Amino acid sequence: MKPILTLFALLAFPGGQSHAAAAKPNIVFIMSDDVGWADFGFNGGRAGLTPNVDRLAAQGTRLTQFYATPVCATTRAALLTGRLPFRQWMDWRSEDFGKPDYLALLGMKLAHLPDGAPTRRIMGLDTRERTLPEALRDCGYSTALIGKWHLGEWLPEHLPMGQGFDHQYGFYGWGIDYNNYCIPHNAPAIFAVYDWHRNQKPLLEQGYATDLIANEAVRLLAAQPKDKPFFHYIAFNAIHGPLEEIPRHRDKLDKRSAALKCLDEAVGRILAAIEMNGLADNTLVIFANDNGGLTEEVNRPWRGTKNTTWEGGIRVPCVLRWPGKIKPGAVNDAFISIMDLMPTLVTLVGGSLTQDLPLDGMDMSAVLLEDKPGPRTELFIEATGSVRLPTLRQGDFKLVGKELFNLATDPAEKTDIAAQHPDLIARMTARIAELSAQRPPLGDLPLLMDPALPWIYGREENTAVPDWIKARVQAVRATQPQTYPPGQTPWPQAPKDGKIIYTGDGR
Ligand SMILES: [Ca+2]
Repeated sequence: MKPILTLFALLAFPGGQSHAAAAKPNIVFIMSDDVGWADFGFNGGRAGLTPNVDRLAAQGTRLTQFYATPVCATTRAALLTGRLPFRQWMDWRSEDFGKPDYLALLGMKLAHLPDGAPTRRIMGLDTRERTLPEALRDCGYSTALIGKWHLGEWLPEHLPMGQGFDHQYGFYGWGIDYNNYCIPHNAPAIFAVYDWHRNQKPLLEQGYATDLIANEAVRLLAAQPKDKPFFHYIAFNAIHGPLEEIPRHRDKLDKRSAALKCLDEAVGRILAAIEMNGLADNTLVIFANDNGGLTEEVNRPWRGTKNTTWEGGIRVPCVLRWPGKIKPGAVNDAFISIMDLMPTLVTLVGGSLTQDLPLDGMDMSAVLLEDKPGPRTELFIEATGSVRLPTLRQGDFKLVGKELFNLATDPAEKTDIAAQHPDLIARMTARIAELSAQRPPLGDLPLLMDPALPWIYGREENTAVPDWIKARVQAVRATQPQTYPPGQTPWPQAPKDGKIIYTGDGR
């Protein structure tokens, strides 16, 4: 029988290429922003807020020791490169190079344009990195980013279509408002910049960002050619601040809960579209959150928040659904980093892991498909030279700054046991130093954001700005505080001693 089938396959799909492509799974990766561990129903969250994500979790496997990174940009760098963010200084966010209190930690001063306007040094994901979409494109995939990017907002080579995505929709920066799609905080400038684009052209729309991101995802799923596998990376800004009122939930829910409810509704629509287009059986759906929530309360039982390396900052929910391949209704407690997804996904689609810049991520396909024990024994969570505490996990032990915890007996990191383990502290401290020494020189980051306060992100897009953008941006800027008292900034100060307190809706 076998030779006949092979012959049939060759006849039906000349060259065999379409056949191979058809067998490859589609990948839909959905990411939420700043949601707490305990916000989801499957982790004990408020009933009725996340029924769609909960259903996805019930249909797939839930990871309970899945580590992202403390903030948005670093998680995205780790996901898309499979490498430790500090290797390319991606543990520093692009906007941090415009914040005097962050720059002071590097011994750097705020940059200025020749006209004296304070501006920031340009930072983005190094184009020498082999990105996940680039690797999947080499395997015949079409690639789309829908939603948030946060790996460079200015130079064309730093934008999504310069880093492996065939299609782009959404925004480049860190936190848009949900109805005007402006980034309110543009360190060092304090005024809003427009940040909404399709295929890197300015886009005028009306609607709530979470709904618009779902609309685009649903539209792309329907338009996808049947003979080409796809990777759709759908990165919601929800529930990152600034939070806004949502009319359809205003009577029943506070702003944050309403944002979460809308996120869940959007996920439900995307899952329905996968089903409706007959894609469910051959699509690996992954849902993950990007970093911890802003308060310890929403991250319970973990300690810490976003922008810290305690479990509450980095240990995030992740669910994977792939019918017939990944166990439904299961929980897997393997030790996995978000960096591992790149080599895992590339392996699953038959791609190569050979590349110039060595991977830190590990292939977890046998962990997910065959329930094998995970290969990971160590995770370098934070290097020296970042704004957060140097942090390393080895086995069950986790060193956070100078404090040591045993996650097996104390997952909430309540009891510092450093004094009882001087040898282990010495070894782990030496390991942090050894790895941190691999940080390359920063260089002088000679390029400056020019103009200091553009109308729209994307240098090319800002060269001929349509009047409608100017009108929208001016209207938003008029509602913003026009000055700040000395010592205060529109953005939170850098964490100190591993701690940060977010006020308001936090950013
Ligand atoms: Ca985030």
